[in-house]
Amino acid sequence: MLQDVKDALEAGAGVIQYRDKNVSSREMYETGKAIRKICSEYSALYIVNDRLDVALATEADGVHLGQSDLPAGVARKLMPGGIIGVSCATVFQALEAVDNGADHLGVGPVYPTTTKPDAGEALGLKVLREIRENTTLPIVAIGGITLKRVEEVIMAGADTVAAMSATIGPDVKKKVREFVDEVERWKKARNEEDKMEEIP
Ligand code: TZP
Ligand code: MG
Repeated sequence: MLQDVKDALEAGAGVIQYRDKNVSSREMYETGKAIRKICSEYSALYIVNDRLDVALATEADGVHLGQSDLPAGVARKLMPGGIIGVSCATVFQALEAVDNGADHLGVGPVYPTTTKPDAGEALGLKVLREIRENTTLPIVAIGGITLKRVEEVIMAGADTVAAMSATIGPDVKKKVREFVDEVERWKKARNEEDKMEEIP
């Protein structure tokens, strides 16, 4: 697993989120410390999923919170300089996360996913667009993201993507590199489109 982290960073991933719902706090702490060290070596961000205690204990750059985790406002008090991400599936949740001081939003699952069995129904691009239209915070699209889907999620307003099944397995480095390039490509295309719209 640590080799996958190194490979992803080597390929240009800028953020690693440590997510494991099936291990003890002690194991999360040990693994988290190791990921912290590797991310620092690559000047990449290290974020812990769900667990503010593990994020603080392993000196993470931030924490990612779901709708049933601690509220973002509480995390903000305990981790004042931390990067706080919040998972949202509706405009209401997104606006609430903004009010509570979130730094960015995880929006998903955009597509069906088997990685998170309790992720709920796929939102589709419509909800992603609605959330984009109602907030200015950076959006990370998640859930069933494949290389081919990068174009439509970026054009719908996501700033970047999080991909698990499409990157984990053989050839992590190659797959992450393809994602990094594809996200860059479509962000550039979107920026060009926005510039054209500004011309009177
Ligand atoms: N939150 C919403 S969907 C999801 C999480 C953690 C799983 C994403 O995994 P995959 O394999 O990229 O669909
Ligand atoms: Mg969570």
